[in-house]
Amino acid sequence: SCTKEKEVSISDLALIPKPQSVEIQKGNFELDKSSTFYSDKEFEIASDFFQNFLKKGAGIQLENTSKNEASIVVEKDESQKSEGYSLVVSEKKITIKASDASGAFYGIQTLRQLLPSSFEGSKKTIRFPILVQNVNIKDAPKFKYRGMHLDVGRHFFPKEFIKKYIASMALLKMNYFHWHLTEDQGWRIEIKKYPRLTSHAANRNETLIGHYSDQPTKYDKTPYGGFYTQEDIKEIVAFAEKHNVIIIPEIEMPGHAQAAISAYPELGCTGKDVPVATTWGVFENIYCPNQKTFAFLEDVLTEVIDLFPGEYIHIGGDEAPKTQWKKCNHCQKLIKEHNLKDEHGLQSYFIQRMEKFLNSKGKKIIGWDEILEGGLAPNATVMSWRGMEGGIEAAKAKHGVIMTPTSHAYFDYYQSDSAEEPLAIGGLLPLKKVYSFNPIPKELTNEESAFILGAQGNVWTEYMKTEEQVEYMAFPRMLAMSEVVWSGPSSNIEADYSEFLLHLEPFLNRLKALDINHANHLYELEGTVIKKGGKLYYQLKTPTTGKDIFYQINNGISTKYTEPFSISESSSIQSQVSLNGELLGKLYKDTIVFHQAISGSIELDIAPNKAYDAGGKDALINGINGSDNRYGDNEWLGFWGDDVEISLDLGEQKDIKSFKTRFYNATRQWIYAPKEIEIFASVDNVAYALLKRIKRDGIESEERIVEIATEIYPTKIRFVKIRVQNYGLIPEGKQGAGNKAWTFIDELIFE
Ligand code: TNX
Repeated sequence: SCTKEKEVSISDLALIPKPQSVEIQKGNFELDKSSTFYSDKEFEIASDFFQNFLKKGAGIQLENTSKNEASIVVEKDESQKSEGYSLVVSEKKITIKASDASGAFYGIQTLRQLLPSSFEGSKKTIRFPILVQNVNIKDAPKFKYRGMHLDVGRHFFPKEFIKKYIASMALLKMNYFHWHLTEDQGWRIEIKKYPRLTSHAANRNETLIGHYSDQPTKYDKTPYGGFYTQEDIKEIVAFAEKHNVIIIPEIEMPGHAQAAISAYPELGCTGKDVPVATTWGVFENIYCPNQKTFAFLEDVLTEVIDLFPGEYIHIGGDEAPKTQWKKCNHCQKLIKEHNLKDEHGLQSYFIQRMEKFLNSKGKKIIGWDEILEGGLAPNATVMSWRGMEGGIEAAKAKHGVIMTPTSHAYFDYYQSDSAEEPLAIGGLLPLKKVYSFNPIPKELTNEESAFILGAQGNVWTEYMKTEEQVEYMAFPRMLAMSEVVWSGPSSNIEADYSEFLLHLEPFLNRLKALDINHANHLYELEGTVIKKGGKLYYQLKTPTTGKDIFYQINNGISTKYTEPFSISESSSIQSQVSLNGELLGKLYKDTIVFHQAISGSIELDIAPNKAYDAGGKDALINGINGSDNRYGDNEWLGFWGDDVEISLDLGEQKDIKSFKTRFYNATRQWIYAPKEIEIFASVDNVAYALLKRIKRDGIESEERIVEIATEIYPTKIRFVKIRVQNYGLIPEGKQGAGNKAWTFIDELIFE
């Protein structure tokens, strides 16, 4: 041909997670049915995987031969890093070198990703030879703990799905599967000594419909259940071993235990019958620290230890309300007897006792960060979920830490602002935010950082009824997490994320071939109002490069987007991404409410909580309303426990006739509209007059959105202060009683 041969770049290889170093060389290796294979004996797992992969996906039965003769070689090389490998593809030979079985397995996974995605799944008609790009790859993981979690308590997923999930982890070089097996809503593991755990605790009478904070509450009136037999578990453990994945079973204590207590009421403090839970949230029925409970848990763990060969057992420890312990004579006696400070001390006593038992059986415990409260068990590893703080404290105390903060690792949160997303628990965790995660907090010294073993994505399944939905939530965020933990956190997010997306686009074909469902927000649009020189502009962005964006204002003509365009009145804007005339993604609709504060400037006396500040302070005067049912979007700002004073400068004196704003109200999620707000105004930013004090009645209301609207007597003003009082502590009898309430505020509309 007369065109120059296109240079192959690393993006064309679409390797995820990205290897530490890739050199692309000219030429190819030709893989065909006559290719031959050699592997050192100790790399049997890697070699079995590869041979099965080629047989199933391409009908290639590799002939085994000697190291010298073989065209594909997997061999031992002591100089390779732990879990690392080198992979050299050249004209005549492919060589993988590793010092351990893990490294050999990961070398094979990279080679697999260099092969066409049509090799995934079952056999197709393949045209040989297959050209494998010549490369020289050197690779090793940044973190030794690279995890994914799955909650099978809220919803049960069959054995075959668990295997599929584990297999997808292996593709991404992730090595720990945290299997959350027990919950208030269902006990999922067969324990021979306690048959009621599976005959009773594995089943609930019905399940909540809709969101946990929807009122009134509705149920589906359909019994739900499921569990894994010990035979199932053995099969899954064997499968995981073949995929270089270690399973960490979680048996929750002392909280999230209502299903077990339902089967054996003597495990609770009240002895009363309780149902297997049918709704989500946190329950007060927790294990009572009595002899029966300890005997029960030791028996359960003994069977668990026999099933799972890994060194870790997760004992939970999170979200255990102490209400019943406070009222329980036995618990109070224990606190005195053992000189414990309070009920947190008692939880610590509980966990330490279980740790001792597990350590004596050669196992280590992992617990959620609540196990820090009241004193950490001596050898425990901490899983930091309520932020990074628990992890920081544990690392400083020289304990192993796994980072899974809600902010970056909760794959049950929404992944997009779009109103079309399927119902999820809340929050907002887009792909880019996962990608930007750094498991090593800056608060730690180098020495302390060594205690951060790695990170994990968590998949809680309250709102995931089906396998498709689990995959939709897990993919592609799991891919971003795999780069964080394997390749290492990015120090140049914009550039690295763009490159990641270049790999992700073609990688989606591999997921498709594997029949893995996934979300795709690559062609989504983000509209932002920006202010320049007192004028307003609307900017559109889409994550991938090389696409066209077309937009329409108020149903006008469709225009190709080139740069932010000005807006001067309330407008509805529609936009869509396309490539070569073909539409991609979904139509994006945005509404700008043009009001008098929009061109002004805003200050807050206190920053919103980091988890809910996505839009920044300007989100309150950008003309865009927050969602009616999702406070985690880019428009609502959330404050935890704080009163807030908002200062506005309208830019010039303006005639203001009314003020309107909205507060989110979802008491089951600790969010309360304020009891009082005050509005002050001034012309000179010195003398302020109180314009309105708005007290809210019916503060126990359950309406989702509380709108506050008031007339302002015709008055010329320029500066405004709005004081928003936090609700205060959450009252007894409500979810989260005794904790600080959240305030969520939306657009401040002055007309
Ligand atoms: C908190 S994370 C929980 C889970 C819920 C999850 C929902 C943790 C240790 N406890 O029980 O499913 O939030 O995001």
